[in-house]
Amino acid sequence: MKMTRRFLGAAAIAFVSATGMAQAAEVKIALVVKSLGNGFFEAANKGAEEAAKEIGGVKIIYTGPTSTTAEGQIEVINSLIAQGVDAIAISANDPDAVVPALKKAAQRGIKVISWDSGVAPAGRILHLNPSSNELIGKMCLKLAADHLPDGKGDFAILSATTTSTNQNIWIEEMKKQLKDFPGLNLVTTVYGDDLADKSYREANGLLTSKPNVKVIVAPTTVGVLAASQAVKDAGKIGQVYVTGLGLPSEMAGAIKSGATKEFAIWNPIDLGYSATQIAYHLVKGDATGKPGTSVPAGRMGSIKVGEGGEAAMAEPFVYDAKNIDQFSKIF
Ligand code: RAM
Repeated sequence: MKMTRRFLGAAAIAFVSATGMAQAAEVKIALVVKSLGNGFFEAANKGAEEAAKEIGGVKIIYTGPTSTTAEGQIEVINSLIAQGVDAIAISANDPDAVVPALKKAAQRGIKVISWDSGVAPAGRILHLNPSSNELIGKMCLKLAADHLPDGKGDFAILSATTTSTNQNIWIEEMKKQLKDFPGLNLVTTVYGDDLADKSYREANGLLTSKPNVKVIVAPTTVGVLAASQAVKDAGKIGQVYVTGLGLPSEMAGAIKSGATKEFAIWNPIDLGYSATQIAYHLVKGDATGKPGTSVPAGRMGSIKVGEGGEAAMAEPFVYDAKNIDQFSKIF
């Protein structure tokens, strides 16, 4: 009798706590980044945390491989499936290689979106671009031209990995729009894999092997920082310029040293915030993410999903000596 009562008591407690847990069940959203240790993604994570706090009952799992590989991301995705997350929002190292793992996640009921660097449509519900790809390509060319006398001269691109979806699209856009910048001559494209040391070495290689290159355009925050350091260390400030997409907090030194006159980026905090909002509403089922619909995104308003399930956030903004101090405090 005593035993039974104790047993019933324990069962009742277990029941109460299980119900309590069910009521307070958190929505687990995994923010999968290209690699850990990249300031751009850390800023995006700040935005994700902001959205989670605002919504309430949302847990952000910020994760990614240590190096920018698809293999590393596949391992991460498989472990998130095992953990039973509710959503995966990924910035992909390869548009196709991660698709089978993401399909498996979707089959288990996990809502999958890509942001920043896209996944092929078969692997995700929608993709959130930071801005229009065409505009980003044009911006990169304009920045290169601005660093050259009369917009004329040779330039090289220092990219991230060879399989990175976003950089490859932007490079394609740059090549397409070169006709609008007749003074610009693209000499070569090299890849620093979004690793600081490899990007630095590749930039250095350009300085010695391509002496006519007057501007290095790096459409990656890791690459643009490393290249500006390489130019400074080689004593080539004023002879070779570096520009592209950078974080104000990381590029303040380059603006001050004169290695860079101006560069651009969108707000990574807003991007992480928007991706989290979208993932949350897909989990809740109050948005489908289908082309032609909109997804609510808190303070970012409502994000329209267009053709191919692609959405875009905002326009890139240009940073220079006049505004760098103000923005370097933010991201
Ligand atoms: C790096 C990453 C990221 C890209 C930015 C501009 O941090 O490659 O994907 O959007 O640069």
